Amino acid sequence: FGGYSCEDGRDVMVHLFEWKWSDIASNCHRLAQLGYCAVQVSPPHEHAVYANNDPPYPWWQRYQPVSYIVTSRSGDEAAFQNMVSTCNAAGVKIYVDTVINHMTAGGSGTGSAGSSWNGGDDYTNIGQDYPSVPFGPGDFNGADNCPSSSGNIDDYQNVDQVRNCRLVGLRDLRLGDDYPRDMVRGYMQKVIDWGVAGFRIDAAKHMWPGDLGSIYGGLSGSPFIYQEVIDQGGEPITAGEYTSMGRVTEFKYGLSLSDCVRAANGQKLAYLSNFGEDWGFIGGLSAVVFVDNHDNQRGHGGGGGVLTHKEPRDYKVANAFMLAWPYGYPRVMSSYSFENADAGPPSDGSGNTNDVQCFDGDWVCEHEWRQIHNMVGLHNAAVGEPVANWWDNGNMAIAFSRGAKAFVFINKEEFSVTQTFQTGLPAGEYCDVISCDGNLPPCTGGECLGSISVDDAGTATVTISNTDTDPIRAYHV
Ligand code: ARE
Ligand code: CA
Repeated sequence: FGGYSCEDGRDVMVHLFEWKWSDIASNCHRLAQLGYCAVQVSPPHEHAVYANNDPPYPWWQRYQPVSYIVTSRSGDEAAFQNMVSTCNAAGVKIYVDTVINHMTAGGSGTGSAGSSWNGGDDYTNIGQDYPSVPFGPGDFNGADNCPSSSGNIDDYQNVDQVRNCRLVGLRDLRLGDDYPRDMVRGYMQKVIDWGVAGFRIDAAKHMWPGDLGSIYGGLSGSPFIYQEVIDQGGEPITAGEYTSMGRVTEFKYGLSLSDCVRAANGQKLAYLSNFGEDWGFIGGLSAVVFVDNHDNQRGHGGGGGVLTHKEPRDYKVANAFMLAWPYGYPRVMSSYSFENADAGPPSDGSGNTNDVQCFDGDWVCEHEWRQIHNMVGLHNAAVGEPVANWWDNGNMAIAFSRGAKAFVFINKEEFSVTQTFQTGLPAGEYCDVISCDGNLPPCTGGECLGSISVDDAGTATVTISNTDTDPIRAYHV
């Protein structure tokens, strides 16, 4: 479940957070051209709708399932199926964000597909009712196996609480039993049969590894599975408990990388020379890596401290390093702008999500930034090549090659740095893909700074000024 296959040497996924299925479908050809292997889509199941929340229709309503009918804020079942088949035809895979640990919060209402729901009692498991699955009170964990007095997770040091009690009040499914397992497995199998290639397993920390193993083991079609386990140390549940069943999101990665780029918390770029397992991360072949995600870019999910699109210069540096460095399966974030951390995507007053218009001020589309998508191209060109020719100045300037395929130089000093490097590259002329659109002459499409001529010995002299728009140069065959 932890292996993935991509078409045409593409090796990076993008999270198109809160995009509608119709917009993803019409972008898949473009995503393929930019080098993306796969799209992580927002949860497609029926979800709670909070019209009276302040702000109305928060993004997180989609993490509260009402049923496994595939009608959500992003579109209905026909639109979802059309997206999957259109993207598959373009060679771009679809990964579904899969919320199977729980259903809604307390209260009651009508879901995005029109189904009624009732979260039942706050302290017992009386009254839960999700008729469109159907789930009833007996399908939820309760006082017999959740050892907290509130019924919620009050102590992350208590493994039984974390897995059997309610995550922020969300009604927790009894996945030790066959029937709830069969229902969630049926949902997963349904979308596999429609052509979905993989799953992000939401809140995997809150489910027993054995229960997940049983759910995955009953699936046919060899999906790629990556599991959300926030392991930043200090808790009894670790990412390593899940790596035998699929990949795991490595949350230490983005925070540590952001610290290095900012020279924060005693970190510096020079320390990145062994970034990966030596830093206490899970094995690279088990990891999904990212600078920020939809939670921690807005202070949810152990958030705070990671770089986001709100600090574009440093964010581009962090993404450039992630995409140039051979550890983990990288995920690029694509966001909408927000002030309120609960605000849903750009939409009309009834919560109907707007069509995506990249760069219109609402849809940030980091995956379309030249400095990011051209590094996706570099990543793909360098797959399988080891890091070589590491250079640093002991502080905030670094450079390295990827075998004989790619070379990257970053200078976050407060002064200009000029250096003659062994680039590892074959002799020839190269354009900088951070400031240009092509990698080989003629260098066109952007500002085109710092094109280089690599001599027969593989060396070239490169300068990055501290006043450059982007303090990165990147070259590849
Ligand atoms: C919303 C409201 C809550 C309210 C609840 C029920 O915000 O105030 O109590 O509804 O009414 C998302 C949002 C939540 C939201 C939820 C449901 O982030 O705010 O709750 O949707 O609508 C833990 C989990 C981790 C989880 C994070 C958020 O371990 O799995 O919390 N991340 C995933 C998704 C989220 C999503 C959910 C799970 C739920 O990525 O987007 O929640 O489906 C330490 C621990 C971490 C812990 C973290 C935060 O770092 O180590 O394990 O993460 O603290 O508590
Ligand atoms: Ca649970």
